[in-house]
Amino acid sequence: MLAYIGLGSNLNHPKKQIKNALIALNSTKDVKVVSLSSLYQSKPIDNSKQPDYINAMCQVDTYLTALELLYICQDIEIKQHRVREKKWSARTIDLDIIIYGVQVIASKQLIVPHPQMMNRAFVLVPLAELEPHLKVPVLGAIQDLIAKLDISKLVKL
Ligand code: A4P
Ligand code: MG
Repeated sequence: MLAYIGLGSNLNHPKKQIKNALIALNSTKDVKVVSLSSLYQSKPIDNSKQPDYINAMCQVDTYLTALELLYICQDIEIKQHRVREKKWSARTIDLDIIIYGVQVIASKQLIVPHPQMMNRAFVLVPLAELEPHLKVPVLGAIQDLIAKLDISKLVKL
């Protein structure tokens, strides 16, 4: 199954955190990182007093189920010493499953496509870099989603 995982970090050397998470993902059994977007820098979504975020998107080819993949992502977050404070607080690493094939999932633990993806330039722009003609399950063409957003403040590194 082809899946897309969004990576984000705004603490403790964000670029290194993203690199380490990618290495961990790729060394997981039955997960191969196939492609990686550029890195992008942006302000926190709530404009709170936190460092800027660095985000990227990767495509993985996997035999894992979506839920197994989520557990792998959470395990990597824990290993990279992410401390869960309040919602949207600064973090060393955040791994979100954005898309899992054409599957539409709405369970207690996992919602796919990611329920906030259509509101986030730092998700859509790197995703479109990897897959410019992507049709997102339920949500439609990625370029149409991007057209509805202000992407001017997203800085490609
Ligand atoms: N969960 C449900 N669906 C998913 C999914 N598709 N992928 C559940 C991953 N997790 C999913 O997530 C909370 C719960 O969501 C998990 O237990 C999982 O079962 P979390 O990572 O523990 O908590 P969180 O990250 O603090 O909450 P949330 O709502 O995921 O935060 P966001 O939405 O990820 O926002 N600004 C910029 N510029 N860039 C960013 O990357 N990120 C955030 C975090 C805030 N501001 C940002 C950025
Ligand atoms: Mg998250």
